[in-house]
Order: sequence, then C-alpha cells, then structure tokens
Amino acid sequence: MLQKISKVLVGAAVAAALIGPVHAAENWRAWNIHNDGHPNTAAMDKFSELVDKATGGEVTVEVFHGGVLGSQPDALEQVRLGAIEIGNFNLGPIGPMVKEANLVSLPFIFKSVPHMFRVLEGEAGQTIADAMAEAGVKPLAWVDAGARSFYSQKPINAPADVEGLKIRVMNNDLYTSMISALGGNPSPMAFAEVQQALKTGVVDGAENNFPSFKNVGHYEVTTHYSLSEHLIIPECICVNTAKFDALSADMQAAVRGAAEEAALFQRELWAVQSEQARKDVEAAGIAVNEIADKGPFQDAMKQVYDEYLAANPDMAGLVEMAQKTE
Ligand code: BDP
Repeated sequence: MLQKISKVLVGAAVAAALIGPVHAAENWRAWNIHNDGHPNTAAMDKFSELVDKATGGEVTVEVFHGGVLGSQPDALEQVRLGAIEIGNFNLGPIGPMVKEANLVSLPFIFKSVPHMFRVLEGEAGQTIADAMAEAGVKPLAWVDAGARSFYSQKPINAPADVEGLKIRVMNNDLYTSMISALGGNPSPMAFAEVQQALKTGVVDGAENNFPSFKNVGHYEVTTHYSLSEHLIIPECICVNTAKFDALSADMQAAVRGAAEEAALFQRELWAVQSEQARKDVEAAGIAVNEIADKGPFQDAMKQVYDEYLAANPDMAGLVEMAQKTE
C-alpha cells in the first residue's frame, strides 16, 4: 500500500516536472479615479489589454474606474501596502508621502507640458522615480495631465480676483499655501466631493484641467474657466514596488512595456480629448478667459517657494535642476 502511494506521488512529481514550473497567475486590481469618456479611463483599459497580451495571461489587471476603490490618498496608501496593486495616480497627492515628488507641485515650476516631460525624463525625474519606488509606489510610465486652471462663478484675471474665494484643492500643503498666497481660502477635499461642494456653494471654485473639469460635471455648476495654468502635474501608472519586483525579469519587462505603450496612447488621446473637452464646455456655456499677465500670480508664489525651501532645504537641488532644464 505505502509503496503504491509513493509510486503515485513520484508519478505526480514527474508529471509536474514535465509540465514545467507552475506559475500562479498574478491577478492585479487597478485603481482609476476617472469615469468613461476620460482619456485615462481608455488608457487604463488599454493597459489591461496590453498586459494580458504581453504576459500571456500570467499577469492580469482588472481596472476599477470612477474611484470605487477609494479616494486617491487612500488608494495610494493601499498601493503602498499592496492591498491594491496598481493604478493611475496624480503626483500631487503623492507629494505628502514622497518628498521628492513634490517638485512637480510647485506652482509654475514647468514652462509647458513638453518641458515637464523633459524634466521627468532627465536626472530630476529619475530621482523622483527612485524615491517613489523606495516608498512602495513605483512609476512604470508617466502620463499627461495637462495644466490646471481656476474655475468659479466669475472670471479670474489677477490674484485680487481670488481674494476671499474658497477654493478646493487636492491634499497637499503646497496647494493650500498657493491659495493662501493669492488671498483665497484653501479647502482640501476629495475629488468625488467637489461637484456637490461647488453646487451648494461650500466652495466658490476649484482648479483642474479641461478633461477632468468636464468629465465629472464641474462645468455644470460653474460659469467661468480662467487659464491660469498654475500647475502642470504629471501622473503615472504606478505599481506596488514589492509586487513588481517579485515578477521574473521577463514579466517585469512585459508589464513595463505595456505601461509605456499605454502611456503613449494616453498622451495622444489627451492631446485630442483635452481640446475637445474645452470645446464641449464652451458649447455648454462656460466662458473661458485667457489671463493677459500671469506675472502677478507668479510673483505671489515667491512666498510659497521661500517657505517651502526654508522647510525643505534638501529640495533646492531638484528645484534648480528643473529650472535649468531647457
Ligand atoms: C484630476 C486627476 C486626478 C485627481 C483630480 C483631483 O487626474 O488624479 O484626483 O484631478 O483634482 O485631474 O482630485
């Protein structure tokens, strides 16, 4: 009897060896705050498809849209802990957990979106990426999020127009300092609550790019969008570092390649859809105004930079690197 059992066991072991090592498939959950119709939603769906193909199904990614897995700061914490594996994150809410990432949250630090990508693709970007990976949120690819501008019930042309306004910002002390320096009252709040807050007058205004302004209906509860373009904050496809590092080298390359391809797709889509979003909100009655002189906004930020660098002297090198990048 014993002999029989051991023969069966040996047989099973031989069969397993012939089939090769058995990989348990990695089934990842992905966080995405956006809904259908937003370029990042399409890009995350594409990413999921590409990962499946590139890894032969060894890694799968199920994307949860509309922020159903939680607010952005909560989801970031979940990714750090490995409870959610991956997601499309904005670097704004990453600043409070990874100091280096805060470079991109300094108002007017970038001259344009292409300039922002040049900085990210250089040494400063590598420093940020390394620090994020160290903190458990590893960027696999950078994603475009355009420029953020103010919107409210009146046009904003000068800092004086912000005075006394309650403005919603994302969770990051740099944004509260930014609004205070303009004379406004900052109100940090989760993205999901902003539409209602604008509607009921809990806040007088907010700031975002055109696709997000449109996608979650902020344009339905405001009247003016003023092109301050005070923040150009990149986003990432970011993964829990330990989960990624545990993959074989081949699988890592496949997942990274899928993220890079999805990010390229996102950037193309972004260019087209942010133009379209602007046209759509204008057609719906939003008055978009250029700001003839952004100088006074930039001047007001001197105080933000001074306070920030006094508190974080070790960030001076990164700031200089970004400012010197052509
Ligand atoms: C959008 C970003 C998203 C942020 C949101 C916000 O894509 O990640 O959560 O702004 O303002 O543009 O909270």
